Amino acid sequence: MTVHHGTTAAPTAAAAPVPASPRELLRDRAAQVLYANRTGTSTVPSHTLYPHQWSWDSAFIAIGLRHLSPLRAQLELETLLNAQWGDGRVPHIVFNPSVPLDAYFPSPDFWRSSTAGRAAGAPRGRQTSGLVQPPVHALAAWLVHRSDPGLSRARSFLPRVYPRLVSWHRFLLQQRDAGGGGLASVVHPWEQGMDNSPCWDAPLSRITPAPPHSYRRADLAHGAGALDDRPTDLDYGRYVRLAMDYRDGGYTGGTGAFAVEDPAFNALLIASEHALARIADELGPIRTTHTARAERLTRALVERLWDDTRGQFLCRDLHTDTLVPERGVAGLIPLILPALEPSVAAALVRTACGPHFGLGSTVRLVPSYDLLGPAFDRHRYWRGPAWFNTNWLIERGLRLYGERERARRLRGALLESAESSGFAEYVNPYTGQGCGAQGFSWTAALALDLLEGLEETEGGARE
Ligand code: 9WN
Repeated sequence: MTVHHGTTAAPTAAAAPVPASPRELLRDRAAQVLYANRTGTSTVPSHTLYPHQWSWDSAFIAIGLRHLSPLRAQLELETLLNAQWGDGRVPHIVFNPSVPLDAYFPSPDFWRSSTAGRAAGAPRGRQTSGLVQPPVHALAAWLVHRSDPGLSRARSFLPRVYPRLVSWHRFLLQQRDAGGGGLASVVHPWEQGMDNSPCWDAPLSRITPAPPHSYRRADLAHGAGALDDRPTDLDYGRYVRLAMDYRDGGYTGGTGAFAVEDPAFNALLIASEHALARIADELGPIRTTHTARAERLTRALVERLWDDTRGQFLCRDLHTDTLVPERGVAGLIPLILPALEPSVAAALVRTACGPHFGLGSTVRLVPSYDLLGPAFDRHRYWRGPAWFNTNWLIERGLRLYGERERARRLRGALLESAESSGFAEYVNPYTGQGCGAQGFSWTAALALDLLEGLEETEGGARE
């Protein structure tokens, strides 16, 4: 383990130990979370609630882990990509066979990936889910490479992951362009990663829930607040029905009952296309179309999902081909994209700092949903609490568009909340009080990344 700034070094006889700074202590505590959550060559989001490998979690984890061990960060991504399906999809969960089946629902016997997913090329030797999650992986791979280019080249990290990342994006762009406008759609709320967002309420209302006696939730067994925090049984029944129908269709096409174009999912795809362009340059340089594709996708994103009146991006429900009039934090995430019109970027910053999201005024961290929205709930899953990954993305976007002071303050609030909440899964956006799992991996990983960035900024070398 390569913790650069430890607190445990034995004092020498000659010199009294230098007390660790608060930053060093925070770094050590974040590192401990990541080491505790390690299982083999990958990291679980949380041993209690999520005891397997999750797709976008691993990408964020690798981004933090690269500061502790670039090798482990590479392995994190490689382990996930080893479970990639023949059709290019990167599954949203890779199951650990030694974890009991009832530790998480839906378990491998629900997904039956190696049989139900055979035609789509599911791996034979690994059990996975058949859904996907946001494609943060190419961005993560590029950042991991940059943290130790020598090691990366010695292990041929990029030449090995690049073709897999290209086929992952191809899957999304070819098999998931259900709207025909060039963007990727999701066929389940779990795919977008913000599972219980009010943005899904209208599209989900068309789905007949699976009967409650046909499955057993595992997520309510963790902690006193679970009933108030987690999705309701009605929503859960709908998640199960959608996943079951997708499975029974061989994990192809989607049922069409739920198909949504989401701004965060597509923004991450575009950011990852930009990263693929850099990776390809590093490997070649070879002629590729990644930059042109990223630009084309950015135009499609604005054309299909931008709402000028609200000053943010919205989701498009492909069933009705209309925008969903709910303000989710997903609609601010495109701020990470380099080629936005200045007026769009400025409007996003205004919206983030206005009454609906309260950045820099009423809240500590940007909430997952509109503070003034009818469905706002400061505790319930993705219906108001603040998550660290979305705030980390917004911090990047603020920096990209020159909002240095706002970015600095958001970094401070993120680090403070990560520490005071014990690296909670998510927090009350007003108070910073922790909710969900404790010792959550991406919270620790992204805190580490921000700490390193802080040092680079102070040394004048922030990317
Ligand atoms: C379903 C693992 C995952 C995150 C998601 C988050 C939650 C799972 C669940 O946990 O989703 O995938 O059981 O609620 O919503 O973003 O990747 O941390």
